Formats: sequence, structure tokens, C-alpha cells
Amino acid sequence: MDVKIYKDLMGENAKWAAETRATLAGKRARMINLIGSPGCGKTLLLEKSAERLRPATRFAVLEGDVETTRDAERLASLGVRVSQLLTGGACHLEAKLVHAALNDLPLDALDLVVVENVGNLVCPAEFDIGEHAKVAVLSVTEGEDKPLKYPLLFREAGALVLTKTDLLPHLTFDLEACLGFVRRINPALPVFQVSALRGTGMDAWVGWMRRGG
Ligand SMILES: Nc1nc2c(ncn2[C@@H]2O[C@H](COP(=O)(O)OP(=O)(O)O)[C@@H](O)[C@H]2O)c(=O)[nH]1
Ligand SMILES: [Mg+2]
Repeated sequence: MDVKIYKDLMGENAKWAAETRATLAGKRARMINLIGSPGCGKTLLLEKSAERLRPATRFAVLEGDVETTRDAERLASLGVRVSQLLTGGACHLEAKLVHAALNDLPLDALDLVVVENVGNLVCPAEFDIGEHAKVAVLSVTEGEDKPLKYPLLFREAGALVLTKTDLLPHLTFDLEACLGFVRRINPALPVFQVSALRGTGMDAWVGWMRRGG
């Protein structure tokens, strides 16, 4: 009797993530993977980081989205080298797609590759794309309890960027409670409190980016 085989998709993903790690191993370039909810400020953070990274840090962006090239166009208009990765419905970037886009980059001429993952606090945290570090991006408008409710991302991350801090005076967001929840899940996680809009906290964050996680 024939036996049906169902392929382990995560296993396939792990294989491509390993390929990417092998590609990056011999290079100077580091790769970081920005993960956060839709609208938490990932693209504005990148736009404002780009101004500070240049010209000392040579970088490229891989923009993950379900549909549309809007975010990539925002960055391209600033002169940033950017490729758009469209998942066609999937809620996260898979390692195979990232690997293909990475291979088309001039890696020898880059110090940093930044991936903006599909806006989602859950799925992208489960998928290794061969990055050096995942970065959790959480805006203060989302509520202080999100690290407790979505712990995997905060456990997996190498840094947390807490965005839109300029809005704190208008919100009931409990900053100390949020930081306490984060420490409970990942005590050593570096936290960068930033307002990309106002520029607050950007220098410390961009310093971390330069080191590449
Ligand atoms: N007040 C404020 N708004 C911000 C800040 N960063 C992003 N936004 C706004 O939040 C919305 C979503 O930003 P975007 O970068 O597109 O988020 P993404 O979906 O995570 O890429 C936009 O209206 C931004 O102008 C910030 O630091 N302060
Ligand atoms: Mg975006």
C-alpha cells in the first residue's frame, strides 16, 4: 500500500535558514529581522534610521508584505537600496524567499541587511530566516500587556524597540509595567525607547543596528 508523505514545512524552512546563515558566515554583513504589529512604526523607524546609518553603514532593506510595494517605495524614495518580498497572503516571511532576495544583494559591499517582516506579532516569531537577530517592535499605543500575551517574540528577540514614545503623555500606557513584563520574559533584552517622529532615542538604537545585533 502506498504511504502518503506530508512534508515538514518548518523543516524546509530550517534548511533555507541554514543556507542563509552559510551565505552570511563568510561576509561582513549582519542581518536583522524587524517584527511587530501592523502600524507599530517599523517603516518610519527604518526611514529615520536610514538617515543616521548613512554614509558610515552600508545597508539594504528587504521589505516583507502581504501585498503592495508601498513600504519599499517609501524607502526607495529616500535612496535606500530595497527589495520587496511579497508573501501573497502568508502572515510571515519564509526563509526560502529571504534567501533568494539576499542572494541578489551585493553582500560584499554591505554592512547590514534589515528585514521588515510582515506586520504580525505571532507568526514571524516562529520562523527562523537565518538572521543574526530578531528585533521586536512594539508601539506604546498597543498596550503594556503585549509582551505577556505574545511572549515568543520577546523571548526570541535580541532587542526591543518601544516606539511612538512621543504619544505617552496622551495614553494610559504603563511604561514600568511593560518593562517589568519584558524583563519577566527576557531579563537581558536591551530595550530602546524611541520616537522616530521626534528623533528621541534614535542614536542608541542606530548604534545597536550598526553593531548588527
Ligand atoms: N506619533 C508617532 N507616530 C508614529 C511614529 N512612528 C510611526 N508613526 C505612525 O504610525 C503609523 C504607522 O507607521 P508605519 O511606519 O507605516 O508602521 P508599520 O506598519 O509598522 O511599518 C504611521 O501613521 C506613522 O506616521 C512615532 O514615533 N510617533
Ligand atoms: Mg511597514
